[in-house]
Amino acid sequence: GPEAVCVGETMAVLAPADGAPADRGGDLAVGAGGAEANTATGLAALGHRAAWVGRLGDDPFGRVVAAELRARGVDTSGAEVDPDRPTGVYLKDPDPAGSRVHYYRTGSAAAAMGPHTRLPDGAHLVHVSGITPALSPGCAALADRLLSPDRPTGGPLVSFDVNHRPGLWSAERAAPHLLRLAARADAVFVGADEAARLWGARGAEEVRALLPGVPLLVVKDAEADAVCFSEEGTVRVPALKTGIVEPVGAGDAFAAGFLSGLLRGLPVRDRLRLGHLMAAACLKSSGDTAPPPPRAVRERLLAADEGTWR
Ligand code: KDG
Repeated sequence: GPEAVCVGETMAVLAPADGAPADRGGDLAVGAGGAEANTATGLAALGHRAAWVGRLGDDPFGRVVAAELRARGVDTSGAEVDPDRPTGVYLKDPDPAGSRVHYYRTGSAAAAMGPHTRLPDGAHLVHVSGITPALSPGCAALADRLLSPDRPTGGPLVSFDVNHRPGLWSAERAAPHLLRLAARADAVFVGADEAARLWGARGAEEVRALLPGVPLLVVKDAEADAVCFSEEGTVRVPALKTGIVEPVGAGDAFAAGFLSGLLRGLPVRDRLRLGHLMAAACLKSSGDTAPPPPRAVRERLLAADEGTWR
Protein backbone atom coordinates (compact mmCIF):
# COMPACT_ATOMS: atom_id res chain seq x y z
CA GLY A 1 0.00 0.00 0.00
CA PRO A 2 0.96 3.67 -0.24
CA GLU A 3 3.10 5.45 2.36
CA ALA A 4 1.16 8.68 1.91
CA VAL A 5 -2.41 9.34 0.85
CA CYS A 6 -3.36 12.85 -0.30
CA VAL A 7 -7.10 13.52 -0.32
CA GLY A 8 -8.87 16.32 -2.19
CA GLU A 9 -10.27 17.64 -5.44
CA THR A 10 -8.08 17.52 -8.54
CA MET A 11 -9.29 19.60 -11.45
CA ALA A 12 -8.46 19.99 -15.09
CA VAL A 13 -6.26 23.09 -15.26
CA LEU A 14 -6.55 25.26 -18.34
CA ALA A 15 -3.65 27.64 -18.81
CA PRO A 16 -2.68 29.86 -21.76
CA ALA A 17 -0.22 27.83 -23.79
CA ASP A 18 2.04 30.85 -24.32
CA GLY A 19 1.81 32.22 -20.76
CA ALA A 20 -0.07 35.33 -21.98
CA PRO A 21 -3.05 36.76 -20.05
CA ALA A 22 -6.08 34.47 -20.41
CA ASP A 23 -8.31 37.40 -21.50
CA ARG A 24 -6.55 37.45 -24.86
CA GLY A 25 -7.97 34.07 -25.85
CA GLY A 26 -5.86 31.74 -27.90
CA ASP A 27 -4.67 28.24 -27.13
CA LEU A 28 -5.08 26.69 -23.71
CA ALA A 29 -3.07 23.76 -22.43
CA VAL A 30 -4.94 21.16 -20.36
CA GLY A 31 -3.32 19.63 -17.30
CA ALA A 32 -4.16 18.33 -13.85
CA GLY A 33 -4.13 20.51 -10.76
CA GLY A 34 -5.25 20.46 -7.17
CA ALA A 35 -3.34 21.23 -4.04
CA GLU A 36 -3.33 17.71 -2.57
CA ALA A 37 -2.52 16.03 -5.90
CA ASN A 38 0.35 18.48 -6.32
CA THR A 39 1.69 17.36 -2.95
CA ALA A 40 1.25 13.70 -3.94
CA THR A 41 3.19 14.45 -7.13
CA GLY A 42 6.07 15.93 -5.16
CA LEU A 43 6.14 12.97 -2.78
CA ALA A 44 6.19 10.52 -5.69
CA ALA A 45 9.00 12.49 -7.36
CA LEU A 46 10.99 12.22 -4.13
CA GLY A 47 10.66 8.45 -4.21
CA HIS A 48 7.67 7.79 -1.97
CA ARG A 49 4.70 5.57 -2.67
CA ALA A 50 2.08 8.30 -2.86
CA ALA A 51 -1.60 7.92 -3.60
CA TRP A 52 -4.28 10.44 -4.41
CA VAL A 53 -7.90 9.95 -3.38
CA GLY A 54 -10.60 12.11 -4.93
CA ARG A 55 -13.55 11.95 -7.26
CA LEU A 56 -13.59 12.64 -10.99
CA GLY A 57 -16.30 12.89 -13.60
CA ASP A 58 -16.74 10.15 -16.21
CA ASP A 59 -15.56 12.60 -18.84
CA PRO A 60 -12.47 13.51 -20.90
CA PHE A 61 -11.16 15.97 -18.29
CA GLY A 62 -11.43 13.28 -15.63
CA ARG A 63 -9.48 10.87 -17.79
CA VAL A 64 -6.83 13.52 -18.50
CA VAL A 65 -6.44 14.18 -14.76
CA ALA A 66 -6.17 10.48 -13.88
CA ALA A 67 -3.71 9.75 -16.70
CA GLU A 68 -1.53 12.73 -15.83
CA LEU A 69 -1.36 11.82 -12.14
CA ARG A 70 -0.46 8.23 -13.05
CA ALA A 71 2.24 9.51 -15.41
CA ARG A 72 3.69 11.41 -12.45
CA GLY A 73 3.89 8.18 -10.48
CA VAL A 74 0.89 8.83 -8.25
CA ASP A 75 -1.33 5.85 -7.39
CA THR A 76 -4.88 6.76 -8.45
CA SER A 77 -6.47 3.38 -7.78
CA GLY A 78 -8.43 4.77 -4.82
CA ALA A 79 -10.06 7.56 -6.85
CA GLU A 80 -13.80 7.39 -7.47
CA VAL A 81 -15.59 8.13 -10.72
CA ASP A 82 -18.95 9.87 -10.53
CA PRO A 83 -21.38 8.82 -13.26
CA ASP A 84 -23.40 12.06 -13.11
CA ARG A 85 -21.20 14.99 -12.16
CA PRO A 86 -18.42 16.62 -14.16
CA THR A 87 -14.74 16.95 -13.33
CA GLY A 88 -14.02 20.39 -11.87
CA VAL A 89 -12.06 22.84 -13.99
CA TYR A 90 -9.96 25.86 -13.25
CA LEU A 91 -8.46 28.49 -15.47
CA LYS A 92 -5.08 29.84 -14.47
CA ASP A 93 -4.21 33.37 -15.48
CA PRO A 94 -0.46 33.37 -14.97
CA ASP A 95 1.32 36.19 -13.13
CA PRO A 96 4.68 35.97 -11.32
CA ALA A 97 3.31 38.29 -8.63
CA GLY A 98 0.36 35.95 -7.93
CA SER A 99 -1.64 34.15 -10.60
CA ARG A 100 -5.40 34.50 -10.66
CA VAL A 101 -7.48 31.33 -10.60
CA HIS A 102 -11.02 31.08 -11.96
CA TYR A 103 -12.99 28.08 -10.73
CA TYR A 104 -15.60 26.08 -12.63
CA ARG A 105 -16.15 23.53 -9.91
CA THR A 106 -19.54 24.08 -8.30
CA GLY A 107 -21.39 20.75 -8.39
CA SER A 108 -18.27 18.89 -9.46
CA ALA A 109 -17.74 15.18 -8.90
CA ALA A 110 -15.36 15.99 -6.06
CA ALA A 111 -18.04 17.99 -4.26
CA ALA A 112 -19.91 14.68 -3.90
CA MET A 113 -17.17 13.21 -1.70
CA GLY A 114 -18.26 12.67 1.85
CA PRO A 115 -17.54 10.86 5.08
CA HIS A 116 -18.13 7.58 3.22
CA THR A 117 -15.11 8.21 0.92
CA ARG A 118 -12.70 5.31 1.41
CA LEU A 119 -8.95 5.60 1.89
CA PRO A 120 -6.42 2.84 1.23
CA ASP A 121 -5.25 1.06 4.38
CA GLY A 122 -1.83 1.04 5.89
CA ALA A 123 -0.54 4.53 5.00
CA HIS A 124 1.85 6.29 7.39
CA LEU A 125 0.51 9.69 6.44
CA VAL A 126 -2.76 11.21 5.30
CA HIS A 127 -2.58 14.71 3.83
CA VAL A 128 -5.65 16.97 3.70
CA SER A 129 -6.14 20.66 3.01
CA GLY A 130 -8.48 23.46 3.95
CA ILE A 131 -9.79 23.52 0.39
CA THR A 132 -11.83 20.35 1.00
CA PRO A 133 -14.12 21.67 3.78
CA ALA A 134 -15.06 24.59 1.49
CA LEU A 135 -16.32 22.39 -1.35
CA SER A 136 -19.62 21.04 0.02
CA PRO A 137 -21.20 19.88 3.28
CA GLY A 138 -20.17 16.31 2.40
CA CYS A 139 -16.57 17.35 1.83
CA ALA A 140 -16.63 19.27 5.11
CA ALA A 141 -17.82 16.10 6.84
CA LEU A 142 -15.00 14.15 5.16
CA ALA A 143 -12.39 16.62 6.44
CA ASP A 144 -13.96 16.34 9.89
CA ARG A 145 -13.73 12.56 9.77
CA LEU A 146 -10.09 12.54 8.62
CA LEU A 147 -9.21 15.02 11.37
CA SER A 148 -11.48 13.53 13.99
CA PRO A 149 -10.24 14.15 17.52
CA ASP A 150 -11.13 10.52 18.35
CA ARG A 151 -9.09 8.95 15.56
CA PRO A 152 -7.30 5.89 16.90
CA THR A 153 -3.74 6.33 18.11
CA GLY A 154 -1.36 4.26 16.02
CA GLY A 155 -3.20 5.25 12.84
CA PRO A 156 -1.61 7.41 10.16
CA LEU A 157 -0.30 10.88 10.94
CA VAL A 158 -2.65 13.46 9.51
CA SER A 159 -1.18 16.59 7.99
CA PHE A 160 -3.24 19.65 7.15
CA ASP A 161 -2.35 22.50 4.83
CA VAL A 162 -4.62 25.41 5.78
CA ASN A 163 -4.87 26.59 2.13
CA HIS A 164 -7.55 29.24 2.54
CA ARG A 165 -8.90 29.93 -0.94
CA PRO A 166 -10.78 33.27 -0.93
CA GLY A 167 -12.51 32.29 -4.18
CA LEU A 168 -14.30 29.50 -2.30
CA TRP A 169 -15.16 31.14 1.03
CA SER A 170 -14.42 34.39 2.80
CA ALA A 171 -11.80 34.63 5.51
CA GLU A 172 -14.57 35.42 7.96
CA ARG A 173 -16.47 32.21 7.17
CA ALA A 174 -13.42 30.03 6.85
CA ALA A 175 -11.52 31.19 9.94
CA PRO A 176 -13.20 29.15 12.71
CA HIS A 177 -13.44 25.99 10.58
CA LEU A 178 -9.81 26.10 9.51
CA LEU A 179 -8.62 26.78 13.05
CA ARG A 180 -10.65 23.87 14.45
CA LEU A 181 -9.35 21.45 11.83
CA ALA A 182 -5.75 22.66 12.19
CA ALA A 183 -5.90 22.19 15.95
CA ARG A 184 -6.61 18.48 15.44
CA ALA A 185 -3.84 17.75 12.94
CA ASP A 186 -0.48 16.12 13.65
CA ALA A 187 1.26 18.51 11.25
CA VAL A 188 0.03 21.90 10.00
CA PHE A 189 1.27 24.16 7.20
CA VAL A 190 0.09 27.75 7.11
CA GLY A 191 1.27 30.92 5.42
CA ALA A 192 2.01 33.88 7.69
CA ASP A 193 -0.09 36.13 5.41
CA GLU A 194 -2.90 33.60 5.47
CA ALA A 195 -2.82 33.35 9.27
CA ALA A 196 -2.98 37.15 9.46
CA ARG A 197 -5.95 37.31 7.09
CA LEU A 198 -7.85 34.48 8.79
CA TRP A 199 -7.05 34.88 12.45
CA GLY A 200 -5.36 38.25 12.78
CA ALA A 201 -2.13 36.53 13.87
CA ARG A 202 0.94 38.75 13.44
CA GLY A 203 4.00 36.57 13.09
CA ALA A 204 4.77 32.92 13.69
CA GLU A 205 4.72 33.16 17.50
CA GLU A 206 1.13 34.40 17.44
CA VAL A 207 0.16 31.49 15.17
CA ARG A 208 1.79 29.13 17.66
CA ALA A 209 -0.23 30.70 20.47
CA LEU A 210 -3.42 29.88 18.53
CA LEU A 211 -2.36 26.27 17.86
CA PRO A 212 -0.32 25.36 20.94
CA GLY A 213 -0.94 21.62 20.84
CA VAL A 214 -0.07 20.82 17.24
CA PRO A 215 2.97 18.50 17.28
CA LEU A 216 4.46 19.97 14.07
CA LEU A 217 3.40 23.50 13.16
CA VAL A 218 5.03 25.13 10.14
CA VAL A 219 4.50 28.84 9.48
CA LYS A 220 5.76 29.99 6.08
CA ASP A 221 6.61 33.61 5.40
CA ALA A 222 6.54 33.68 1.59
CA GLU A 223 10.04 33.89 0.15
CA ALA A 224 11.61 34.88 3.50
CA ASP A 225 11.64 31.78 5.70
CA ALA A 226 9.69 28.99 7.34
CA VAL A 227 9.60 28.22 11.04
CA CYS A 228 8.59 24.93 12.62
CA PHE A 229 7.41 24.55 16.21
CA SER A 230 7.80 21.01 17.50
CA GLU A 231 9.37 18.94 20.27
CA GLU A 232 12.71 19.93 18.68
CA GLY A 233 11.90 23.50 19.72
CA THR A 234 11.62 26.39 17.28
CA VAL A 235 13.56 25.86 14.06
CA ARG A 236 13.69 28.59 11.43
CA VAL A 237 15.16 28.10 7.95
CA PRO A 238 15.46 30.90 5.37
CA ALA A 239 13.99 30.24 1.93
CA LEU A 240 16.27 29.79 -1.07
CA LYS A 241 16.65 32.93 -3.14
CA THR A 242 15.08 32.24 -6.49
CA GLY A 243 13.38 34.02 -9.36
CA ILE A 244 9.64 33.48 -9.75
CA VAL A 245 8.13 32.44 -13.05
CA GLU A 246 4.70 31.39 -11.76
CA PRO A 247 3.89 30.69 -8.11
CA VAL A 248 0.84 28.34 -8.10
CA GLY A 249 1.69 25.07 -6.36
CA ALA A 250 4.74 26.29 -4.43
CA GLY A 251 3.04 25.73 -1.08
CA ASP A 252 2.02 22.21 -2.12
CA ALA A 253 5.59 21.51 -3.20
CA PHE A 254 6.86 22.82 0.15
CA ALA A 255 4.53 20.41 1.95
CA ALA A 256 5.80 17.51 -0.20
CA GLY A 257 9.41 18.27 0.69
CA PHE A 258 8.72 18.65 4.40
CA LEU A 259 6.59 15.50 4.52
CA SER A 260 9.23 13.54 2.62
CA GLY A 261 11.73 14.50 5.30
CA LEU A 262 9.22 13.50 7.97
CA LEU A 263 8.64 10.09 6.35
CA ARG A 264 12.41 9.60 6.15
CA GLY A 265 12.87 10.53 9.81
CA LEU A 266 15.10 13.54 9.05
CA PRO A 267 15.51 16.31 11.62
CA VAL A 268 13.17 19.30 11.40
CA ARG A 269 15.84 21.53 9.86
CA ASP A 270 16.25 19.15 6.93
CA ARG A 271 12.48 18.79 6.49
CA LEU A 272 12.26 22.58 6.18
CA ARG A 273 15.18 22.63 3.75
CA LEU A 274 13.54 19.99 1.58
CA GLY A 275 10.34 22.07 1.66
CA HIS A 276 12.20 25.14 0.45
CA LEU A 277 14.04 23.16 -2.25
CA MET A 278 10.80 21.83 -3.65
CA ALA A 279 9.05 25.21 -3.43
CA ALA A 280 11.91 26.91 -5.27
CA ALA A 281 11.74 24.37 -8.11
CA CYS A 282 8.00 25.04 -8.45
CA LEU A 283 8.39 28.84 -8.34
CA LYS A 284 10.85 28.63 -11.24
CA SER A 285 8.40 26.67 -13.38
CA SER A 286 5.21 27.75 -15.19
CA GLY A 287 3.48 24.52 -14.11
CA ASP A 288 1.61 23.80 -10.86
CA THR A 289 4.25 21.14 -10.12
CA ALA A 290 7.90 20.80 -11.09
CA PRO A 291 10.47 18.03 -10.86
CA PRO A 292 12.66 18.27 -7.75
CA PRO A 293 16.27 19.38 -8.10
CA PRO A 294 18.54 16.40 -8.88
CA ARG A 295 19.41 14.17 -5.93
CA ALA A 296 23.05 15.35 -5.84
CA VAL A 297 21.90 18.97 -5.55
CA ARG A 298 19.41 18.08 -2.82
CA GLU A 299 22.07 16.22 -0.85
CA ARG A 300 24.60 19.00 -1.20
CA LEU A 301 22.08 21.57 0.02
CA LEU A 302 20.93 19.39 2.92
CA ALA A 303 24.55 19.03 4.03
CA ALA A 304 25.41 22.75 3.63
CA ASP A 305 26.22 24.76 6.76
CA GLU A 306 23.89 27.59 7.76
CA GLY A 307 26.02 30.21 6.00
CA THR A 308 26.03 28.56 2.55
CA TRP A 309 22.53 27.10 2.52
CA ARG A 310 21.02 29.98 0.63
O1 KDG B 1 -2.23 25.22 -4.20
C1 KDG B 1 -2.51 25.29 -5.57
C2 KDG B 1 -3.99 25.14 -5.75
O2 KDG B 1 -4.63 26.26 -5.26
C3 KDG B 1 -4.35 24.93 -7.17
O3 KDG B 1 -3.76 23.73 -7.61
C4 KDG B 1 -5.83 24.86 -7.40
O4 KDG B 1 -6.47 23.15 -5.88
C5 KDG B 1 -6.60 24.27 -6.27
C6 KDG B 1 -7.51 25.17 -5.57
O5 KDG B 1 -8.52 24.67 -5.08
O6 KDG B 1 -7.25 26.36 -5.49
